[in-house]
Amino acid sequence: MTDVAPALTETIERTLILVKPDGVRRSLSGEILRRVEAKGYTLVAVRLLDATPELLAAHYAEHEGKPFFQPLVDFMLSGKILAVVAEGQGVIPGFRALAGATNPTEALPGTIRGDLGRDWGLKVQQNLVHGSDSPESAAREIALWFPELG
Ligand code: IDP
Ligand code: MG
Repeated sequence: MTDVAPALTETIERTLILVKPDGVRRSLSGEILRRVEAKGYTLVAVRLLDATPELLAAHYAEHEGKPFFQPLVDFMLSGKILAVVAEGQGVIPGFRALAGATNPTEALPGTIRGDLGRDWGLKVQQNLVHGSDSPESAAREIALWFPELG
């Protein structure tokens, strides 16, 4: 059986996307989901929710101790978040490319952060979206935001 081609579905991956509170507040959730769908990715799960300090501490554990950590948590607690699981071949790097650079001033036109975001002079960059950065992060983050998918 070793020469049997792998099933097509084996290459499909999932990523966690968050429309951050600035995106929801500015009524850009639809525009952001439109770009994900227009690219060809499939929406697997969508939830509008209020995060908790505990959820955000787990989600952003890698940033604990950095100067923007508490401003980031406070920002993510400042309003509703639209959490999304999207699926497709290459969706993890693919959505990061759609999102653009972390700093919205440097994010290229054509990207979500480049087209729709800007620097507001705050302690944390309000850059509209989060996207998982690796298969390991995606699995960890999907389990945090959508425990029922785990
Ligand atoms: P990413 O969202 O592009 O993956 P990360 O380095 O994981 O960027 O940082 C998480 C979030 O923290 C960013 O999206 C942004 O909101 C904020 N952030 C990251 N670096 C800085 C910084 O140097 N100054 C202000 N805010 C930052
Ligand atoms: Mg990140």
